[in-house]
Amino acid sequence: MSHQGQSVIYRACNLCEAICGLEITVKNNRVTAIKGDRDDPFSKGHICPKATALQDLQEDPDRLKYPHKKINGVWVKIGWNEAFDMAADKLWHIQQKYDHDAVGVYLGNPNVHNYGSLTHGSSFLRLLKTKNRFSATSVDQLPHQFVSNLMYGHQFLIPVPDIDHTDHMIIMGANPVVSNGSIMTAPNVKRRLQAITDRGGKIIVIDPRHTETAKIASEHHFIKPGRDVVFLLAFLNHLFQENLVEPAHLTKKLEGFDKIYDLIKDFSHERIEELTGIPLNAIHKMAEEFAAQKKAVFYGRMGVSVNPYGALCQWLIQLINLATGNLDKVGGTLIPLPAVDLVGMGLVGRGGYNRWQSRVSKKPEVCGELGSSLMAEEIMTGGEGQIKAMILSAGNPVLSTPNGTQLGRAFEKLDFMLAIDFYINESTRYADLILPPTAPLEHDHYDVTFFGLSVSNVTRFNEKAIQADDGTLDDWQIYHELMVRYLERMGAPKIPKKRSPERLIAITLANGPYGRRRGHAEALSLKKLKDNPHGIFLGDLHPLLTNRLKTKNGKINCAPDLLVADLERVKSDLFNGSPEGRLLLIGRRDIRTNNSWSHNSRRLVKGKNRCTLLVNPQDMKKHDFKTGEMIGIKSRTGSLTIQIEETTDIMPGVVSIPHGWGHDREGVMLNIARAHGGVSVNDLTDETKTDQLIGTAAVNGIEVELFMLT
Ligand SMILES: Nc1nc2c(c(=O)[nH]1)N[C@H]1C(S)=C(S)[C@@H](COP(=O)(O)OP(=O)(O)OC[C@H]3O[C@@H](n4cnc5c(=O)[nH]c(N)nc54)[C@H](O)[C@@H]3O)O[C@H]1N2
Ligand SMILES: Nc1nc2c(c(=O)[nH]1)N[C@H]1C(S)=C(S)[C@@H](COP(=O)(O)OP(=O)(O)OC[C@H]3O[C@@H](n4cnc5c(=O)[nH]c(N)nc54)[C@H](O)[C@@H]3O)O[C@H]1N2
Ligand code: SF4
Ligand SMILES: [Mo]
Repeated sequence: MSHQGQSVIYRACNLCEAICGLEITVKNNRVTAIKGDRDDPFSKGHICPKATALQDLQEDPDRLKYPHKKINGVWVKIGWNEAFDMAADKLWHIQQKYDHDAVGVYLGNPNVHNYGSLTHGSSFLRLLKTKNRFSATSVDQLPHQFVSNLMYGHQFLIPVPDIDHTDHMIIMGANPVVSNGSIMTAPNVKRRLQAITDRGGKIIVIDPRHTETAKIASEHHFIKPGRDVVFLLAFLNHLFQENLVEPAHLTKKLEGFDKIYDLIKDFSHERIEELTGIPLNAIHKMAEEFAAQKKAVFYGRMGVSVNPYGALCQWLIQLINLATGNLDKVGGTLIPLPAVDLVGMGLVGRGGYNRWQSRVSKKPEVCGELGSSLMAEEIMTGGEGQIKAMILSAGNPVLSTPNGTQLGRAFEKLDFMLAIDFYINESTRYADLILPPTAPLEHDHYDVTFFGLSVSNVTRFNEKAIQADDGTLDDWQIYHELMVRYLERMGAPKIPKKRSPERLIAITLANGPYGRRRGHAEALSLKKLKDNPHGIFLGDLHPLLTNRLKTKNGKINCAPDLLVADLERVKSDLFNGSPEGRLLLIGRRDIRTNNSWSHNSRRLVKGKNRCTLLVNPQDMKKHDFKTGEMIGIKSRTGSLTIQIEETTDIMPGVVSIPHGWGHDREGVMLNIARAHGGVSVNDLTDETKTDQLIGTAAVNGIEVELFMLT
């Protein structure tokens, strides 16, 4: 569609899981406009304010394009050849001197939005043979993966809510109206939610904050942070007690389901209201209503994942959907069938547990990694196996993992840090070498992850929108070259051929469920995808879990030993624990923020301060605070000064600070973000507060105290 140097390119937004289709106008290789692509069959023109900020990212003068090396504290631009040699030499020598585990790796969230990082990053990282692998997963969706692995035999067989066909949705600890959905790829999720109530259905939100999602819901209940497990046990108990259990077509596929009631019925009921803040009869009513619906779905996300009982919560949610016949059912939860079928083709590991342990605290490996909360102690504690070097890839753990201050201090002690990132942010400022990849619009794109979590089966391949500057490299090219240089040092006899991620997609498409190797008349091919840049709709989701199960006996494992045993913790910590009255801190997201890396765009930070502390009027009164004033807040790990905002939207006894802020620090090269710095909530969160079973950080429900500044 190119004329007079102007062209229109259609491609996906890579910022969040909604993967909206964009229409990008480019003139003389510069973005002139970004709009929603109305011909995208999935997102139908929807976008949010962050999409237009892709232009700011593209043009950001702070974005690095070439390798930089820190010499005596000063960043100096160097050539790629020197940079690759330096990276390979340092990593190789550190591993030779100590051992493989001396190099640690942290993978950040944008990796899953960048298919080249996924295809090529893993090959390089595998070479390093380190057990010290960390990622944003353990501050995020790890409980979903762990539970899916145990119950369905694969960490990525995650049932997603069939939001477009359900009549009843309970949303616990998620705020899709702002987050645009997570582990549920559903562009314009707000419209999809409104359609539920428009067709006479009901949405119930269970959240310590009366969120933007609660505001469009039919019903909202405040719940005390970290107590969802108690609610879920009471809910499931009631289903059994009232004989409301009917797993429908799955009945013959269940292993251990008959044990469930015995396992959970002992959880005494008299303390449930005290523990959760929700009256028992309200929970019973919700359970009865849920069971009475033909199409109902229970959905729980971040609030119940980054929680001390995250794995138990996600298990109980699966069991509630299963027990009411809503698992693997239209209008309940369903498993997508993506065109690039990583699970079906066995291209990604099924996940695992405790195949190795962390060195210092002996915590189990979960799904191939260790909890990010352990990173600092693994760097700071001397002895064999200590981390001496780190690779940070598309991540900012100083702002995004608990006790970021301590992690920053640990990073300072490293012998070497390599960052693969285009920003010098709060974490990469500790690097010795930074290898910046091209910006999102400068490389082709395929959503290998999110089509596997989508509420419809869709597919889309996009070409680059902008030609990158000469001598810049995509993430996959950086990883490939790192691999080559490292193999050279190993003295490897053979160096693998360079194959672009595009080639890999072409092969997996052909072999996938809609590919020509499966004899499809209308087979998908890369060419077909390229000819249809708006994307191709492949149909609604339909029940197929039983065909895709990866468990050894082909059944759903309803009562995995690890989860059953973990119920004891609920008994001892909560049911037999003593009540406490400390103020609890939770997080929140904002429509104009994308984790920690959207604040260098002026249009996303302008306007009123959004990094504020939300406090209920009852707690304001206790302290005699006034809205708008600066106050102090402290926890075991740190103390911050922050502007206070009074609101009845937050539950009494709970306060909230969004994450991803705290930019105004020495060495951070993000001009606009530094001028709108805010504070980092993860300077208050606590690396010792985790889900004891799988190590997910419990960044919500942190005990804090507020104080007047003198
Ligand atoms: N308290 C609290 N903490 C949280 C959360 C919370 O709710 N509360 N949420 C957690 C969640 S869900 C997540 S996902 C994490 C996110 O935490 P992280 O993944 O650690 O951090 P991000 O803020 O996503 O940082 C992304 C970095 O990747 C870089 N980047 C962007 N695109 C690319 C690319 O294509 N290639 C490369 N190489 N680099 C790129 C950016 O410049 C930026 O520096 O935070 C977690 N932390
Ligand atoms: N605008 C925007 N969108 C984003 C992101 C972003 O940073 N900004 N990040 C993206 C990423 S990486 C992710 S993972 C998704 C996350 O997507 P969501 O999970 O939908 O987003 P959150 O806002 O973290 O929602 C968590 C909710 O849990 C509540 N909560 C906190 N503690 C508890 C608790 O103990 N129990 C219960 N029941 N609720 C609790 C919080 O009040 C909050 O409303 O969002 C994605 N989309
Ligand atoms: S909701 Fe916004 S950030 Fe997310 S994919 Fe769509 S346009 Fe991008
Ligand atoms: Mo996330």
